[in-house]
Amino acid sequence: MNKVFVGLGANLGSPADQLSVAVRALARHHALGLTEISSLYQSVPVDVPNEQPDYFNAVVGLETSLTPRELLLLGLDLEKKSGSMPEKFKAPRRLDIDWLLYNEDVVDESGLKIPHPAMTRRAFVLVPLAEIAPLFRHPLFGKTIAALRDGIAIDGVKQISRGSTWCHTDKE
Ligand code: PH2
Ligand code: MG
Ligand code: MG
Repeated sequence: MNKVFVGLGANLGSPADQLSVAVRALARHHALGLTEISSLYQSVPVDVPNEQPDYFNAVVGLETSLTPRELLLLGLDLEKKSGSMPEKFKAPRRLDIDWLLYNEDVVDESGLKIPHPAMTRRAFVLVPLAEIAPLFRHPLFGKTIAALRDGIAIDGVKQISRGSTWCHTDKE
């Protein structure tokens, strides 16, 4: 069984609802076991070229027999089902699914890089990830997620719903 962490984001439509629907779809999937759900966070968009609504973000932990490429396709399918367009790069979106970590493996294929290359400088990823997996080690940096989070500014990431209650699964 493989241990995976996935980042979810949305800043169009009803972001919390779309994230919640995505988590429930992951929870129902026969080849995925949902193991952790972070709180829900809100933050100003970073690395975007124009003004956009705030992002809502969360991270969930999974156990799965699926390969990284199968997960990529599953994520793209969920993005599409949410009504997310095959968006322009860095455009606002109804659902963004980013595969962050897959065991301590390093995957470097076209369209699929794990660990996610930007995760170590993104507070909206490291804050929720550190909440559910503080001691998980980043395979390229050799540091724990908690240590990576402690090395960046995180004050812009606001916790807006504590624990997993926001996504209405039976997982606490
Ligand atoms: N996602 C992006 C670009 N910028 N900013 C925040 N705060 N949250 C995101 O999920 C996010 C972003 C592209 O995927
Ligand atoms: Mg993203
Ligand atoms: Mg993405």
